[in-house]
Amino acid sequence: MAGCEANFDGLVGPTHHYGGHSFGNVASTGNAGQPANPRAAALQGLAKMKALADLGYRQGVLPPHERPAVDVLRGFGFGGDDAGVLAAAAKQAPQLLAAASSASAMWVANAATVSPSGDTADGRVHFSVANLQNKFHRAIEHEQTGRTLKAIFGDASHFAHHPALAMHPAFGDEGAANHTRLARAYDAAGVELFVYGQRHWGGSLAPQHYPARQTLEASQAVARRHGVRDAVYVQQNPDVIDAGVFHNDVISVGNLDVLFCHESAFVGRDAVYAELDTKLGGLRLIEVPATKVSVDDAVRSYLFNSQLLDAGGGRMRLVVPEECRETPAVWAYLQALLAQDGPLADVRVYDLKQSMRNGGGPACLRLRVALTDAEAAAVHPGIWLTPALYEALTGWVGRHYRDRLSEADLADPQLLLEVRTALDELTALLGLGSIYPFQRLEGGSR
Ligand code: SUG
Repeated sequence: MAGCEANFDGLVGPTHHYGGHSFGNVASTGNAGQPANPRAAALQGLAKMKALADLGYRQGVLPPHERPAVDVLRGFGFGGDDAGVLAAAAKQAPQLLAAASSASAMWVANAATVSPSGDTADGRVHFSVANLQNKFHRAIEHEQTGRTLKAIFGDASHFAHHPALAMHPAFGDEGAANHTRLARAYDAAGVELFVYGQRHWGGSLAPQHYPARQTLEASQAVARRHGVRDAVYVQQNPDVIDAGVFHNDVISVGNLDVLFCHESAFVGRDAVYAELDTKLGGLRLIEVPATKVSVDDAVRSYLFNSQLLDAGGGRMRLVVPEECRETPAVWAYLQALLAQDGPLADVRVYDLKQSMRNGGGPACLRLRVALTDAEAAAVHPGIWLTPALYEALTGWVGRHYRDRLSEADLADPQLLLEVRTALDELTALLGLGSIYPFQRLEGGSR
């Protein structure tokens, strides 16, 4: 098989904290106010990246965003020098300061939707940055995300970039978390499954309690811009959104011709499976019944927020968080699945507790980009996780990250200085140039 799937993981930023920012994400609201350990969070993410790179997968790194976002706070009327902006925001609008300090850009499955070149009309890889308009702390990510992606995938003969859709509920877009690309090979023409939570215009089926973050209108716009030849749209079951499944990647994951999902994931599931089966010329489906794993256990364990990776010979490997081993029904199900002669050959377990407490599992932390060999060669090389880069990054985290952070620390001007010093060093380490606002401001008050 030619081509590959590269995983680009978001490096956890130094302001990682538990702000309770994401209504509908039960881990985020349930852990609000707990102290966080940004250093452990970043090292946990790097350990997973290293393990997958060691297994032979192409592994890249996406840098964190500049937080606290002082430029955002200035836009809300806080003035003076940077320390003054932070102090005034902490006093007058602490929730705004916390939101502007979220390290949520680590969950890069929400950074963009990516259509591989085999699927698109012009034969290029297309990226649409997600607007993430449903949550304020995430709606401020798209500009930096666009800059970063363009710095890494800069070759216009291979890569096309689209900005975030209009910031309106009609076009709520959460990126790859609601998008599954299925194909017989990474560089072959594939089928793109777009899962939406709600139809903004003319749809009556919707969750009652928690928000549907992705709309059909957004998914269609992304597919149109990318020139996707074969798109399938399906609505996410609104009941599971109300049970805490705030993105499709909390209830299903697919790779190549394999779809692993809960039986409650989709509205009208049989028709979707049949359509995918026809279009792919054979879908290998692993559908998990509620009698084996309840939706609550799926949300608790993040079983479906796993990475489904090609293990060769038509077999698959599943990368799951520790919480799967700690949830008896899920662990028993996985053992039974391994014992069968089905697509699953291997399960790997990683400790991602710091991210998991904010509702971010292995799949949230990575953006998948299927690439031909020529496209892979055109990616900015500095971001590939080599053993040397892993060593450099763990050392960098050790030097710059705190091991305890709470909301009360966010106004500390020393923290801002630490972040900027760290990011300056990081862009040099990755060879990315000046991608951050503070690096671009001439004479900026650092
Ligand atoms: O958008 N959590 C993220 C988690 C994103 C998970 N991504 C995928 N499933 N692909 C979110 O809800 C919590 C931040 C806080 O509360 O501090 C947060 O943003």
